[in-house]
Amino acid sequence: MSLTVLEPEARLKVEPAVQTTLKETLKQKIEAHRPRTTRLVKELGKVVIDQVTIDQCIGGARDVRCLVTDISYLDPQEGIRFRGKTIPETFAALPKAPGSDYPTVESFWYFLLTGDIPAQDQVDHVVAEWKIRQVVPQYVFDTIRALPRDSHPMTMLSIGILSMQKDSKFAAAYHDAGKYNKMNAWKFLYEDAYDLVARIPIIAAFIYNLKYRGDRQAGIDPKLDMGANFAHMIGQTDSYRDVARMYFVLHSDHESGNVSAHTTHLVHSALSDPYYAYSAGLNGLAGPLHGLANQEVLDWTLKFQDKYCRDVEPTKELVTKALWDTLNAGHVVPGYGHAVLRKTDPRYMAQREFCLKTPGLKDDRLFKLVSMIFEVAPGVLQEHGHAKNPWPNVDAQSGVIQWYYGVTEWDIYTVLFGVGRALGCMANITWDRGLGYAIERPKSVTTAMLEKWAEEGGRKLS
Ligand code: NMX
Ligand code: MLT
Repeated sequence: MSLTVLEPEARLKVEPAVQTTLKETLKQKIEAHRPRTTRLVKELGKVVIDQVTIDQCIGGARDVRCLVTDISYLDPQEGIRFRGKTIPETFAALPKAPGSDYPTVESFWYFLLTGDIPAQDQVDHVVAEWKIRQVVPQYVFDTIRALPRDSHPMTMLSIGILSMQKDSKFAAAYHDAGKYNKMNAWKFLYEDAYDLVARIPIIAAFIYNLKYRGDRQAGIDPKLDMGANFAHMIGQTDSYRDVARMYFVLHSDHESGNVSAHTTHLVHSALSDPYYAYSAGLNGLAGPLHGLANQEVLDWTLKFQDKYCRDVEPTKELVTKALWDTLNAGHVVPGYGHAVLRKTDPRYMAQREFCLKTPGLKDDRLFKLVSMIFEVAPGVLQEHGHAKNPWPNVDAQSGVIQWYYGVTEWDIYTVLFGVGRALGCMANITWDRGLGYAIERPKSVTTAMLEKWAEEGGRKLS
């Protein structure tokens, strides 16, 4: 089945006009930024900004400052800022989708890439260009369809993204002698990155329909922005449009060190193209300690209901017991804790506020249970005494919204996360190439070396 929406003449009419705006702005931004990076490396490169302890070396490099991005920053107390703006500031500043309190994903893409709040005509250009780029080659659908139908949707998404590698504009330019150089490399990267963010929601909708809606596929509606079209393609009503817009923006970026963003950056640092890099990033997102936690939250909550509350209303005592049962069985409480955050995730709060202002949802049984867990779990985790952060993260609140709107097949939740995360990962590697970041290659040491340096009272830095 083909999901093509624009005829070739339409492509020709729109393409040259819209190509200039975002790409030209980005070109100016990258060129203006390069001298700052060059100076930092050449003149200030030996300034010490951190030191590494043995527990950081063994314990997942926690808190080691060794990555650079200007696209988002995560403060442990405050939470995420996208391009210097908090979540409420970001939502307030960006132009809104027609008839909505939420911005379009397209305007957020412009903002992530450039750091500028786009004017309405710039948003319109991105929305128009997005429609051209969102056309997914038929072979992607054929590839996914060839997989066992009981494959996890994240496997399908990762393979679907990887299948487009053969048409990578970055890889083609790299292998075309005379076309590619360090200064212009980002332009080819940008082409793939933009194609990828526009196509991934279409691929995600295809997977959802294939697996859970009896392969009833819907075509793209060219009148709709990305979030609204996603709602349309998965058979949702108009009320889901803001859910999609909010979800994709909130899940987009969480600075560079998280597994999906870091993997994408690492793989791309070998000059692997965006399809190779993001397919790898998605494979990291699929882990239960990372993106998969959002489906685990729903699983945990529904099992709790089934086990303890078939005939009775949930109580704080019952929730407390279920949390201890989980911890005593040696499992983590999904949706709680964080490697960096030390307070409630503002992405949790943004989604909670959405629930509280949505009639029906605010009185929903499952939402009330999630709210009760929010009241109880931090105290239980504090008493347990292991987690450094007892507060909820983004995943503790996202699934209940999907469930309420009828997206009850929770295997798809990490795919939704992956659609949003593509925005951050693709913006980041566009800038990685713009600033010519090096291949990533940290140094490893042996256990005996750690023991020797510890006995000597610490390693002497030469
Ligand atoms: N439930 C039970 N134990 C926990 C939890 C939790 N929610 N969070 C951390 N711990 C334990 C952790 O397993 C470790 O145990 P041990 O000392 O026995 O090895 C100890 O507390 C210290 O871990 P932290 O330093 O607090 O956390 P770390 O930075 O290693 O890991 C997470 C961060 C997010 C992986 C961890 O908090 C966790 O597993 N949370 C549950 C899964 C989850 O919600 N993941 C989603 C994260 C957000 N995302 O979307 O990616
Ligand atoms: C994320 O959004 O990537 C998660 O909160 C995990 C992280 O930041 O480490």
